[in-house]
Amino acid sequence: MTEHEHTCGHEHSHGPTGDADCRCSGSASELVRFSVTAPDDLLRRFDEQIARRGDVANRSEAVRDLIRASIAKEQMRTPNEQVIGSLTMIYDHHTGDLTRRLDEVQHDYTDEIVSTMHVHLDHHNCLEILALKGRGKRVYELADRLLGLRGVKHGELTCAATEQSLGL
Ligand code: NI
Repeated sequence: MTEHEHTCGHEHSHGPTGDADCRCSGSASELVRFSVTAPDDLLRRFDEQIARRGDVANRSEAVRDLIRASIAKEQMRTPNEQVIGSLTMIYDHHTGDLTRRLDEVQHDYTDEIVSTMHVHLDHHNCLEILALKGRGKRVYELADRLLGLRGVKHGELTCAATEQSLGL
């Protein structure tokens, strides 16, 4: 990211390397710079999406929004309840030993995985959908382990319900 913002409105100082280690001080949460690498086509499409949001749009703000949304979603977890949901993944099965690793993780959660569907999308890509049911803690842990594997391009856990919400 190339933007350099001081939106906190507090005093800030630059270290010996200048802007690279800029830290704002005096606010409850300091702004910290970090760099991210991404494929250029992915970044171009992200920038196009940001541009549609009007004049407050910039890459840093958009990334902050994504981080907040991710944390908000995390807070909706109910580790101690029985949950029902699905996990969707898209991955390139040619990526290293990804298929073996996906398999190994899934074999640790045979009580939670009710059913799986695997679709060979094209020469490279696979779509895999897991129906899940079990204690939240275990279901989230399984999702984190699978989605954390290198080569999983898209992944999303959707918890449709808890057993409590359905009155089961
Ligand atoms: Ni496949």
